[in-house]
Amino acid sequence: MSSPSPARKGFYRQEVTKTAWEVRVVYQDLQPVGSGAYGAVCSAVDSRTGAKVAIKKLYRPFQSELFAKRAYRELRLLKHMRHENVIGLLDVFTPDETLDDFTDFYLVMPFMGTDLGKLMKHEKLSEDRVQFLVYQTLKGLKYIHAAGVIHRDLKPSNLAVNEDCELKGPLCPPPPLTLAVDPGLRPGPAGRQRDDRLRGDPVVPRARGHLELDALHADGPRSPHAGASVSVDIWSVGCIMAEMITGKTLFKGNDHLDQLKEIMKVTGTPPAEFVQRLQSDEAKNYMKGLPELEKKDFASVLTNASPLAVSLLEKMLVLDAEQRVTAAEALAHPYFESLHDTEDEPQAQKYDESFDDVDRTLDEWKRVTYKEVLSFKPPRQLGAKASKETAL
Ligand code: N61
Repeated sequence: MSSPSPARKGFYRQEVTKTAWEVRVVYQDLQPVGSGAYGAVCSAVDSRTGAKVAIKKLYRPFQSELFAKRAYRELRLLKHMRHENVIGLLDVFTPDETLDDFTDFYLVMPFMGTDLGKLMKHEKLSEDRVQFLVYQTLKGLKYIHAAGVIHRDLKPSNLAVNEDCELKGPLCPPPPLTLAVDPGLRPGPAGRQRDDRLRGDPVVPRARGHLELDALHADGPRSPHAGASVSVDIWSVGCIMAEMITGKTLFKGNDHLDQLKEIMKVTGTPPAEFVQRLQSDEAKNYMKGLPELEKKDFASVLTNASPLAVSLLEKMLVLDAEQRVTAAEALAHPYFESLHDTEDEPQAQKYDESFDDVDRTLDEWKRVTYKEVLSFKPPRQLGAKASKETAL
C-alpha cells in the first residue's frame, strides 16, 4: 500500500459524498448534485470567470472494457459537440501525471440548473415558451443528427434547462435548453442506457410514458440498414411537445404493448404493408391482432393546442419513420415562423463512430482516452458564451 501522496501541482483533493475528488484549483466550491451507476456530478465555480460549472467524475472508468468503452465514447462525443443546445465540454482533466498512473478523468461542462421534467412539474408552460423550447430542442437535434449521432433517450429529464436568467427579470433572454444524456441531477442509478437497450428490448416504455420506437423500425427501400434511425428522436420530441402543451403524458401504457395500443388509438392502425416490414416479431404479431383503428384528428386529442402546433405534431408523430419530418424540416415549419433562422441552425461535422466500436484491451482504451484528454482544446467562443449565460 502506498502512503498518501500530495495532490498534483495545480490540483487539490476533497472528499465528496465518500469519494475522493482531485480537481484543478481553478474549480472551487464543489457541491454534489447527483450520482449514478457510471459517475457523480458536482457543481463548482470557475474562479477565473465566476461561472458555475458541472464536473462529472466517472466511476472507475477503467474497471472493465465495457466501462472504458463507454467512458471513451462519452469523452469523444462531448468533445465533438459545439452547439449552444447540445451539452459540450468546457474542460477535461486528469490528476494522474503519466499514462501508467492514469485511472481517473473529469469532464467539465456549463452548469444547467434544472431540466424540462422539473420545469413542467412546477409550471404550466405558455405557448410561447413551448414554441421556444421545442425550437431549441430541434436545433440541437438537427446538429447532432448531422453528425450521425442519435440521442435515443430524449425525455424531459434529459433536456437540461438553464434557469439562472429567470431570476434576473425581463431583460434577460429566455433560458437556453441543452440536450444531454444522464444529467446526473438526481440521486440513484443512472439507469438503463444505450448498452442495455442494445441487448434487444423491442419497445421500452420510458419514464413518464415516453417510448422508444425502435421496434417500429420497418425495413424499407430507403432504409437498407436495420436498426434505429434519427427519426426515433423526432418521435420523442413530438411526445414531449404534446406533454408540454397538455401537461400530461401523451401515450401512457402499462407495458410496451399496451403503449403501442395507446399510440394506435391516436395514429390509427398502419397499413398491412408497414406491419409486414416491422423488424420485431413481437410488435408485428401484436399489431396484426389489433382491431382496425381510425386515425384521430390530433386537434381533438390535444385540446388547447394551436392549429400550427397541431400541424407540426401531425408531422412528427407519424408511425412510419420514413415519413416522419426531419429536425431540419421541422425547423422550417410555420409554427416556428417567428424564430426560424437558417443562418443560426448549424450542422455538426460527421462524428466518426468507428473508433468507438472496436474491441480494445484495457491498456489500449487507457492509451486512446489519455490521448483524447491531453489533446483537448477549450472552446474559446463556447467557453466565453457559456460562462456569460451561466453566470450568476
Ligand atoms: O450528456 C452527457 N453525455 C452525452 C451527451 C450526448 C449527446 C447529447 C451528444 C448525444 N451523449 N452523451 C454520452 N453527459 C452528462 C450530462 C450532464 C451531466 C453530466 C454528464 O451533468 C450536468 C451537466 C450540467 N449541469 C448539471 C449537471
